[in-house]
Amino acid sequence: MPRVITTGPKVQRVLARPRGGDRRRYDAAVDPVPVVLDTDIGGDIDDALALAFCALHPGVDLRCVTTVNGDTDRRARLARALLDLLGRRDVPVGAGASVGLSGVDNASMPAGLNHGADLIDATGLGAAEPASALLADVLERTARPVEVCAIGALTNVAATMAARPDLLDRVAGLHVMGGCLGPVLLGGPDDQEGDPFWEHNLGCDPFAAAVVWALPLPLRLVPIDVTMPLVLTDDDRVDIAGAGPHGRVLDALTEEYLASARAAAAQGAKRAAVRLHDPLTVVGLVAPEVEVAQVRHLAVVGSPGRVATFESTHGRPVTVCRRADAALLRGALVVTLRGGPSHAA
Ligand SMILES: [Ca+2]
Repeated sequence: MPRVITTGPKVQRVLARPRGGDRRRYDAAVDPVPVVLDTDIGGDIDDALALAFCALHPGVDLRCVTTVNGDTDRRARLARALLDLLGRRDVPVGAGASVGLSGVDNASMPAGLNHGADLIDATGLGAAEPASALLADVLERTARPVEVCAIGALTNVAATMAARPDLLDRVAGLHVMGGCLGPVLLGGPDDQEGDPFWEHNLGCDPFAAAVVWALPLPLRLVPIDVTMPLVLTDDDRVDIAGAGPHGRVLDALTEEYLASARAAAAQGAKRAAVRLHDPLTVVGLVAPEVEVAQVRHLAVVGSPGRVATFESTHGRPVTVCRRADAALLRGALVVTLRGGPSHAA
């Protein structure tokens, strides 16, 4: 297979013309898009890659990072450590909801951390600020509406916006990784299809998904049937690892994640791989060329651990990603991560 040229002219065009969720409103090349990132970092490694992209891309003005689901304090410490490593001590981190809006721990949706223990333990962060307070503070202070990017369960976003409807006009749009609108190929040896009603982020807290669905805000959805085949290659890893201290740490975390994913894959049909669910969500926010999206009327229903997203005349309009340009996505990600820290610490 030919090696992807990560610095090719198409990738350079994407990087030179970063744009916001509302493509007409921003000229992000001179005025970066304000973004808040809500993440379950520490589970799948793709959250760390998405965070690094947001921290380093010149078209993203990362206002804060908040964590969700399970041990959110440890997730916050991992986010803090990575942001520091990426030269972004200016970005505040908040720890959010450990359980969904039902208040019951969802035992069917694993919320464990499988990489970054050394970094977490080395981080001197005390109790992180509560995510809802941090999100509300960022939205109160912003002069320009913010893009809210949720790459984990939707609990923090739903709780904050339900409690503070006065802040709705401070949000430009919601960008959510979640849901499923087609067959999910697991990529294992027999390329088995996954359960169409299993999708981790919405399944962790379908009540929060219902709240988010009802918000009067533009919603962009990046579903798992599109993201599942998007895999970081070994060459991409070499390129990232060669990007300096932050690249070496990201690659070590990737290896740590893959070791645990390989052990899990031995018992299941899913092949261990670095799947770019969350990177597509954040890269597509500033570089819509990486995806083909359509507006569809979608509804969401479910109970914890089992959720469906489907077209319905009763659904709400959602800009939903239906295809992605894998080479362009990987190129934009790798080139941005290789760019390294450029912000003032
Ligand atoms: Ca995630």
